[in-house]
Amino acid sequence: MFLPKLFLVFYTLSLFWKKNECADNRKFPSEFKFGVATASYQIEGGWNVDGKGENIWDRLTHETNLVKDNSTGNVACDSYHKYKEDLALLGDLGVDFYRFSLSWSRILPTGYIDGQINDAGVKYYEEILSELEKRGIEAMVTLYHWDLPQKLQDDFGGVLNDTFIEVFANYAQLAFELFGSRVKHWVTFNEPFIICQQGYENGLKAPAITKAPGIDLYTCAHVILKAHAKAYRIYDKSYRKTQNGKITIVLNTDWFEPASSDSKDLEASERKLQFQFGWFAHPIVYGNYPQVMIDRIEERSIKEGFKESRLPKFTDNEIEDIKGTYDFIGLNHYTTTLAEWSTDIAIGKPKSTKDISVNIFKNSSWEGSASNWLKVVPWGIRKISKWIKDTYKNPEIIITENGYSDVGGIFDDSRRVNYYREYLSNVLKAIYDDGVNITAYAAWSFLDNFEWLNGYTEKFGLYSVNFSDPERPRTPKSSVNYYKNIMATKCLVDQCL
Ligand code: PNW
Repeated sequence: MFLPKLFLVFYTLSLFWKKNECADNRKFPSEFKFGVATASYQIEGGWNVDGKGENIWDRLTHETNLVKDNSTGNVACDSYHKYKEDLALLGDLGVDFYRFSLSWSRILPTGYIDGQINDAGVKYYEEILSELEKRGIEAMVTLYHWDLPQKLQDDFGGVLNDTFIEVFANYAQLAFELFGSRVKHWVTFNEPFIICQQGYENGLKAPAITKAPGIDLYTCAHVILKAHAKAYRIYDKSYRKTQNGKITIVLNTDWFEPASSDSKDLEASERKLQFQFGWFAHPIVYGNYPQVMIDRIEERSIKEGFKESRLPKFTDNEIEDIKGTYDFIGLNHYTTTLAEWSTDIAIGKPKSTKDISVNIFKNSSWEGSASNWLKVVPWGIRKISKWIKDTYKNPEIIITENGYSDVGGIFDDSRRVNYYREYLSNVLKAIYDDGVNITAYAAWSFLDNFEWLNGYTEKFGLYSVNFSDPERPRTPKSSVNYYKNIMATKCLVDQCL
């Protein structure tokens, strides 16, 4: 009788232990904020209604076969029509803040301030802000999450042309003017690395222009950094005092773990981080590109026969202007990749990956997700946070995106629950054990949505959306309850210390 009982006790204990695997049982600081994130093109739909102009994602989805399931964001989650229901869900979820983006061409159909302002678009975002206010949910607003008005692409080549800087600044100023009194956090650009590297080199994002690899992406980044700085300065000078918000740019990166403890692999990991995160973080913190980028791209450019570096140079004034244009660092982080030293790739046709010359790959034992690039590596978020702290003068960090994808139709999403529990455990370790100043966290995403070139084949939502039903009904997955509980208790396990 005694033995089976003892076994039962141990068995129950082990189940409990397993359930909380390595979950950290400390509480998040009381002022720590939780939210969820979305982006306009991925959820709104209403692509041509009420005066909205065409953008580069409308064009790409309508006129190319690049999207895996041949789908579009024409309707997406239909959040343009269902925003009241969505805001009610956000209220029920209990988030502290909601990160969403403005569809530029919904507000300015041509993209230009001197085209007409579309009242219906303005009203849509005003109503979202009122609904948020009613529920005491703070707004974090991204000005540019990849849906450039098509006319700006057609007229002057979008983000490859310096004309973009002023056109963007005018749009940003209009947004501050219209909405700023109710916005706590502004984001100028979401993931310039992806905009430039995928939009202008590997073709995985609109406008998918791949004709000048190794060149266009650096021009794109140069223009975006200047446009970001200009919008930041406008906010700083004319709106900060009355509106009291913060403004930054959101940068994405994996953690690049050295493939071995060999010092060459450490160098490879650092170089890879500098070429991705440092490409944008170094200018906004220190004023210019990382030295390793300046040196390597110049050296290769000359060997390739260019008269000067393919990496554009900032003037002294531009450096002064860009330096310090962040009130916090916005970090989008999903996964980890291994980085291994390699001999420099031979000189030939330029390409940014050749400029870097680092081998990257995944560990086959890491758990996967519905996205081939997204492996579950919870400790990576702690390492990247600590690296940012050490590399950029201990800034305030907000994790503006972090999440896990499933293939859809899964309501008992225990692997997503596990992902959030383990990643957030490592956020706690970064805060308490490494002294990283992380103040808020947004789960990507609130709803299943249009996952860019992967269409509706990869689902990141806490809420599932039925895309074959014209009503687009939303259904909570199990992770909703788990996330609710975290927000209510600031604790990842059943009982915190
Ligand atoms: C983010 N990668 O982009 C975007 O901000 C979201 O719009 C998107 O839906 C989400 O992640 C999930 O993909 C990323 O290649 C794009 O590692 C690419 C990568 C990571 C994030």
